[in-house]
Amino acid sequence: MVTTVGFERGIMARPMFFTKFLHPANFDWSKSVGGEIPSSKVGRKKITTEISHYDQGISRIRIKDGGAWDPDRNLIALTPPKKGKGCVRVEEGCISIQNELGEVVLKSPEEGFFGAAEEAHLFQFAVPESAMYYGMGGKWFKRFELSGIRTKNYNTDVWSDFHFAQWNEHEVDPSYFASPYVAVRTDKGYVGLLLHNPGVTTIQTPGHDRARVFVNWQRTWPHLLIGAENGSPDLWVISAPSLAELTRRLQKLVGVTPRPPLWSLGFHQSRWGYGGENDLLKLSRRFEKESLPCSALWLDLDYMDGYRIFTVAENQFPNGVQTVTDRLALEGRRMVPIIDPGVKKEVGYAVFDDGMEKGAFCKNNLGKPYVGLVWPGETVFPDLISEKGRNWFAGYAKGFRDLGFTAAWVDMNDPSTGPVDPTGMLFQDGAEPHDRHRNQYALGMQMATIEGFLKSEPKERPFLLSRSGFVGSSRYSAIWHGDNVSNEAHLQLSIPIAIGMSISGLPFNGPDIGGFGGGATNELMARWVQANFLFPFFRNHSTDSSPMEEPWRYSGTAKRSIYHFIRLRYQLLPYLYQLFIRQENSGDPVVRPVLYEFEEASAYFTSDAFMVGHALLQAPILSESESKRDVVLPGSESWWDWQRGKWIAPGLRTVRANLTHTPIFQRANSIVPMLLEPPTKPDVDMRSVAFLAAIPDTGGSMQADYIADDGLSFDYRSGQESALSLQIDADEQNVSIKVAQTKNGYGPLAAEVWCTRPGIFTVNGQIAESEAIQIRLAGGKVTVYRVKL
Ligand code: MIG
Repeated sequence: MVTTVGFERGIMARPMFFTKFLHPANFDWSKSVGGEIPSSKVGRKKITTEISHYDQGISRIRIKDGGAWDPDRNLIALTPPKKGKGCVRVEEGCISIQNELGEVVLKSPEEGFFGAAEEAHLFQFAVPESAMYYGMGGKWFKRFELSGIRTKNYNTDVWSDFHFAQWNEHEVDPSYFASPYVAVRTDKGYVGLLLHNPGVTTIQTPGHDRARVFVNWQRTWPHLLIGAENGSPDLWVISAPSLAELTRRLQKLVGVTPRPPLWSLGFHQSRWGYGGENDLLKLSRRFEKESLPCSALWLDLDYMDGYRIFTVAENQFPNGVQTVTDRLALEGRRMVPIIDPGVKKEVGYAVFDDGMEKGAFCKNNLGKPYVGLVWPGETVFPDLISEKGRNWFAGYAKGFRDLGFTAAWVDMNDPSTGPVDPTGMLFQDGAEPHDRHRNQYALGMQMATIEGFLKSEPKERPFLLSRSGFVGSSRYSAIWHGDNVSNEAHLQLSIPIAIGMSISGLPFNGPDIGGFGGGATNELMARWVQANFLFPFFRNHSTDSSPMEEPWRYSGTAKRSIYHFIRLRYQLLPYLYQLFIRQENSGDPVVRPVLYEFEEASAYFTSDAFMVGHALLQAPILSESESKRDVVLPGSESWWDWQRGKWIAPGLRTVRANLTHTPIFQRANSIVPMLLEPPTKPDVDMRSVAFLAAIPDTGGSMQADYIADDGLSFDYRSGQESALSLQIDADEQNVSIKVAQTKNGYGPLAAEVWCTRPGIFTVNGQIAESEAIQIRLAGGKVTVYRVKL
């Protein structure tokens, strides 16, 4: 007997192959493009190309007709600048992308610029042999430059969907965070291509595909491809003269990260196993005793009542949540609980019952709630794609904030469904297939959580950490790199992921310091802290089965080093905070590829060094057993060595750093604001600040603007911030300092300048005293010359 069940809705699960890609030969290609509204043919079908132009070299290409295109399914709209000249032109039947001078940077090849195959589409551009490729979000490709890549965007719980033998130290793709964006470098300038489609997207860059072992397929397609297995063909094109300018434009287009609460830039201590009041208060006392600043203590799954989200196990919080929040606040600390999207399928559990009643859950093909297998066993999923589902979730997030949880960590939102095929999870009351929305499921969760938090506490800047994400997550959340491992391969991977995300529209990111799985040795943990201590997000986290990894679990030199660099991060919070403010205003990320600041060949492939802001270059030791490495100090000017307090000429250098040291270099004529002392407690006041000025012996000029506010509320938006502007001009002998407090909304600022060399100092024209003092930056003590302002 044959029975047919379900399927009448016609939404079939498509098999998902991570390592199989769209191939141009299976597509019909548009040939000549022309006309007012450019039209062409794909196969026998006519297509219409709608091109809109904006300022700042931005154009948008949308394809209408000619295929089975979906409507725009994005949860959020991008925010382009006003209408303008754009960068895309239709010329002689081709689509070309031009730079500011009107030169062609990229052009569609003769074979056509747009290909269609049923629901799938591909955009294609001819690229010069010398082109280079960057971005693509938080890819696990272990390198900054990305030629010869075939990649797919399909947010994935790496540990669940790949074997340990692979993620332990090899490349894995896809991973957690999707940004269907590629930045192309050519001799005529940069082009950024962003396919704004939350479905299954692909990018294929010309070159040698190292993932293929068979000779014939080792070369990828000779043209650059960006497309999707389904969804709407909606390609944003940005043309810019530099990687920096390109990234700023992209960041503004997808949305900047709003000024975060200052505490979220501190050190975070997490561990799968911290359960509640007891654990956290004990940790808090320990940090106090160790004189080690720590701004947040994290709660993993165990604080819940049997993995039921939005519940709290009574034995973990015998005195309620608010009591613990208040106790921790006395020490300047926050508590951050995990929230998974999955809701335990259990009649009698209020969140489940309520969601059922409100129709808040994703459906399967039968019109019943889709069920996956996650921590609580059988689990249903809120439909965070639908407004109804998001509102429902936001209500619980608000309740959670009301209860006393002042921040949240949203995990498993790839979404992870355990061994159950996720493609059966449908959205919008079962009307929309899984793959169309998968990449923005986490974005929906971020939007709903932030909405709930702001409803509960409209005066405070909310903080959220999320595992997965998509274009626009930058507006809502920090993203960590997901589950990594305590080994050198993952320590090294932290840099290309961080700078890759930074130039793909997600500046607020960082890995689990020390590695999530496995145990970090003394040496590994010390090197890891050094390598990432200035990353935008700085959290030590480990899995339940690994050895304990709090800073005091380490010993000897390693422990001293770990403590020093955590404190040094706090001392540098004024700098990091300025970088975040700058990011919100201009779109510049916090950590940047060296290429971002130095357009030179030595930086094209640099995956093991990076810039923190404009002023600092870090080239950390990325091995447990080494104490030296090579680094190219870029540019034409010397760099001031934070280990030794000496100038080093640019070029290829071998630098040394024993376990207590790490190679950091300050750019000539740059100013880094910092606290006067390395803090031992997390609460810092940024109204007292020292400006470390790298003044070359031959003289130079430098400028800095500095902003301080309460670090927590939105009051800065109504003028409650203080600002100071600093100008230093030096010759071989004289150092003239001009300083003015330009805003006073958060009270007076007390400042000093720490100069890297002596001189005859004047402050606003008056002769000023200077005093040699010793400070510790990235190594031993160094001497700087203090001038009080
Ligand atoms: O299946 O909540 O990436 O940080 O500790 C594991 C337990 C679920 C995955 C997260 C990790 C977290 C862990 N979670």
